[in-house]
Amino acid sequence: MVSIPDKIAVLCHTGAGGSGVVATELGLMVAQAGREVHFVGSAMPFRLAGHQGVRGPFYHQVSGFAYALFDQPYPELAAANTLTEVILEHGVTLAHAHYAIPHATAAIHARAITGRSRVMTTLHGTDVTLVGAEPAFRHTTRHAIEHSDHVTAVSHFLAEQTREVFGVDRPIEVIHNFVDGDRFVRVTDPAMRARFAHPDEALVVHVSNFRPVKRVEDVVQVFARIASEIPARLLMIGDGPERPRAFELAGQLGVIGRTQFLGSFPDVQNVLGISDLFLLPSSNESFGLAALEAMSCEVPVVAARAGGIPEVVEDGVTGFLAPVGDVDAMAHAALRVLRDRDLYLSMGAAGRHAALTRFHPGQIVPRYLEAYARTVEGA
Ligand code: GMT
Repeated sequence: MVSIPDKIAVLCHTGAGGSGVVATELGLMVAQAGREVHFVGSAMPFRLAGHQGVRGPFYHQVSGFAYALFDQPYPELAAANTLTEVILEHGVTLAHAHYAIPHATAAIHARAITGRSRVMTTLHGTDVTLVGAEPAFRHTTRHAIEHSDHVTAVSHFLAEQTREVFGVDRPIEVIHNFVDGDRFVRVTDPAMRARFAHPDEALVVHVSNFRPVKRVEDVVQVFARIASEIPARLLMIGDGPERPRAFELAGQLGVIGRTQFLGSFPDVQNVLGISDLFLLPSSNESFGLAALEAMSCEVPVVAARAGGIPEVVEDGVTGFLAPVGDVDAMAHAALRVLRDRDLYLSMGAAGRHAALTRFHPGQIVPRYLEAYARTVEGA
């Protein structure tokens, strides 16, 4: 009988990205399961605020160190140092690193310093497909993957990519992401919806960090085609480098008056819950957590057939998939859903069903807890 460790440290990115969201939601559920959870990061994780108590989960800030000779703050060293303190002071026996670099490298470093605490690494996508594949980080990323005590990936696609890109042949366990179906639920309050759209208008939504991989200009292109056919509005949630280009394009295509850029905020379920269609045209996506959150709110998804998205969105069942960049096909699919009430309702219901079965925390969180137990057991 293997037992789940009592004290766990979680290293994650703290901004609005999916890996930090998954790390936070998982950490909160592990804490609810009676474990002492210590988050280690450069800032309070995006969705952790308001969830802390005297019994945890705890948050330990990684402090930077500015020194005239250093041209960079060296976040990996600072994270390894903070994690070392947490391991020694609190008796943590497992560090769960979300993202290979710098978090798994920092956790491996802290393990070497302390001679304690096993390292479990969860790969989320860009750490492998974009950042880790960069020659500047290839060796350190491969080392982090090979020297973690256990490695998980959020999709079969990502596990396969990792093996291909890095040539590693170690086991990588696939554990899909999950969504809290109690929070991500349809919002039936008409007043909430009336803030963004008239009853006869279709409400289309996109949520991301507006990085080039998200192809936010395709969102605007698809929406312009939708709006030329039926009354519709677009909500763009999130922030990032491509936001000005998307804004400019909305102006050029004459849909700026129908588009609202709402910026970034943690409670996206309030807006997803009133929407009619979710667009995710990314060029790559290891999983597509935002699409799953939309599905949980009964929102059909039109997405690119890229990366791990087909493991989440079932083509023709919970939404439609089209080739990356094919904005005509995406607009055609979107209009099909928005014009056919029965199709819209059945896709929404199928999405909700998938969220409550295949991607339910009750299904996924125990798999992480078992993985924690096996990781520590192997010590
Ligand atoms: O997509 C992003 O830009 C954020 C990124 C991250 O690392 O925080 O998300 C990645 O992890 C999410 C959670 O596992 C996945 O749902 C996203 O698909 C993945 N992003 C990419 O692969 C581009």
